[in-house]
Amino acid sequence: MTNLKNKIAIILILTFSFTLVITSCGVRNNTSLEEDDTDLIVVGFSQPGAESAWRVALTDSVRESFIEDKGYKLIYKDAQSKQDNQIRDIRTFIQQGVDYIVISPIVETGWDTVLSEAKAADIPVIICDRNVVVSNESLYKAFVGSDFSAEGDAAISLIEKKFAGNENEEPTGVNIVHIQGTLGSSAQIGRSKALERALEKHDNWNVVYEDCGDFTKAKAREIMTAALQEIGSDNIDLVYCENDEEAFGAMAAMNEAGVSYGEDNPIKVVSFDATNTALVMCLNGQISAEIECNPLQGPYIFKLISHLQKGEAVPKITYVHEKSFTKDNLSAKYIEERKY
Ligand code: GYE
Repeated sequence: MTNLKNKIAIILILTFSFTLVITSCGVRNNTSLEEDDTDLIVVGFSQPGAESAWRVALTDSVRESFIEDKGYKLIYKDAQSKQDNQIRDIRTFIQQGVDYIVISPIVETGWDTVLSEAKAADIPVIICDRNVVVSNESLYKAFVGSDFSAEGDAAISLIEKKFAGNENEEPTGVNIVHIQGTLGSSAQIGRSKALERALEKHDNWNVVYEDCGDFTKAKAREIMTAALQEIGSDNIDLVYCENDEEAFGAMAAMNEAGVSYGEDNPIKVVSFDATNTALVMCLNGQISAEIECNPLQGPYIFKLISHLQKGEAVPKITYVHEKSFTKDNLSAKYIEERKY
């Protein structure tokens, strides 16, 4: 009898534990949102990767803007520099039923399907940093980010001034090493196109070496090493780097090869982002011009989402505020006070 009672007790305990396991697995599979989060507005943020200090500053800015004290929960995903991963992350947000999706798209194209899925699920999408090219603009609510073409033009006008020579001299030719950002990203497209326009305008500007540095220091270093070997430092006047990590890589390669560069030397370096580390180098004269790309986009996105929450209309495009720097408009104090 005692034996039978024991058996029944064991069966009951096992059945109860099994039910508990099944139930909790079910909950975990349906959504990763905790029950306590139900009062919070949930924002899924999809970043392409963490390839640069600039991108880390963007992540921090978005994280600092969407905090629980303000009624938000942010779910952050890093796609490890692959569009497929980014699409998968966005699908996860859709399955989780987040309230908003914020995407910094690695490249401009290839988003129609997943954005249609978000639209069908009635989840508003904000594109930030880089833009998308889609068949139907209604697939996203708004874009916040940089005008990369304007950034490129700002770089070109500083380069034109630098190489203009004095009034009595014929302007000299400019041999350019062009280190491109991730191909197909709007940051690369806008910055590269500005250089292409300048090449059309100036017969004596030539790209003598060009390759994609993927916005990373490591790849840019390899590219610059190869450029120095193939072209020779005497045949290079300008290194046009499409972000600061690439400028750091190019300078590392020149340091390694014992090649001098900077304001007092024949090879000039121009870069985009204007992170604090790069601005210090600009103030020192190692980098000749820095075009700012503003990563502090969290407050802009926050403002848009606050309007959408109230059912208000939002502008389709918001460009963030940006400047250009040479050592003439920089000071140590200014750099110290900056946030990135
Ligand atoms: O210039 C670079 C980053 O998309 C504007 O991506 C951004 C670029 C930025 O990794 O540093």
